[in-house]
Amino acid sequence: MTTTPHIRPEVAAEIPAVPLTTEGYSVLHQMMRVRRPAWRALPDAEKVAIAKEASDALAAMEKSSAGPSALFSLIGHKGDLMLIHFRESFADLNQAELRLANLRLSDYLEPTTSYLSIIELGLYESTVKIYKALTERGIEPNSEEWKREIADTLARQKEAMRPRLYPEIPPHRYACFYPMDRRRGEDKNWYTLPIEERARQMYEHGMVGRRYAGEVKQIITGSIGFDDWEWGVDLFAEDPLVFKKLIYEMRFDHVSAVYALFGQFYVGVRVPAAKLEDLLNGNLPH
Ligand code: 76R
Repeated sequence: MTTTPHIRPEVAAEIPAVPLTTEGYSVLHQMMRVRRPAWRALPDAEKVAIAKEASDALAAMEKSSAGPSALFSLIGHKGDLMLIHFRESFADLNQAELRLANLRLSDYLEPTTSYLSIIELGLYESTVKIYKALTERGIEPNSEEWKREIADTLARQKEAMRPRLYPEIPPHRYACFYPMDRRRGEDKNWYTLPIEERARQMYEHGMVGRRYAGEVKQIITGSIGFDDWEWGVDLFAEDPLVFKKLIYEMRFDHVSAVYALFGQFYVGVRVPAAKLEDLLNGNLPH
């Protein structure tokens, strides 16, 4: 008879594989190129008026109560500007995008790429705990009671994590953004690992990250179903060298060494919206 309180194998196999996540701001990254020949051809007074209209609109967005936006000057050929928008909903992100598209400045900008995602806190540790506790109480996965317990856990986590789910855009001078996937290869497949093993690897990942706590601010956004990669990673720091050190060290984490696949990296310098005109005219504000 299997009346032990331990998880019976046939029940354990039924524990859902997906970790619980809790979500916050909707996030849009917009990368743009300035159409320099067209911009340069404008009379000075037009440039001033167009830049002022855009910088006023962006300044309002920087401190919008619907969620903040921030402007960065991108380094390299992948674009000139990067805008990061945090909003309450996808509709609000779309509104921000439309607002910008309606500025006269947008005649002088071309999108090079964009990325749509949502701030996500993965809850591997509490997921394994709650799944096990519920299973031990004999609650069927996905039954009404199971769903109610999970909803309660998520509501509590969401409340406790509110500041991390709805953060400011960190004010640091440099930002580094890149999308990434977890490998789904024939041989190495993150999604077929048991949840306990994924939880263990994510815990190790978090421990490495924590050592950089004072130097870098990281924001993880989830984009499964929204964009071409699975996650977007934003890092913010005063010294860009920290990006290299942190990401290099993480490459040796089991979870990165075996399962991480990366998209393009974008590195930018923060520019206050009020200084947009300087930037358009070739002067990076200090
Ligand atoms: O959010 C937390 O602080 C809890 C622990 C944590 C989670 C759940 C955490 C900590 N991360 C989590 C999730 Mn992370 N992270 C990356 C990258 O370059 C690479 O190899 C990977 C890119 C960096 C640099 C980074 C930094 N993290 C995730 C996820 C979701 C995966 C999932 O759920 O399956 C991804 C894709 C990802 C990737 N991470 C930290 C950091 C840092 C610096 C920390 C510590 C933060 C702190 O404690 O202050």
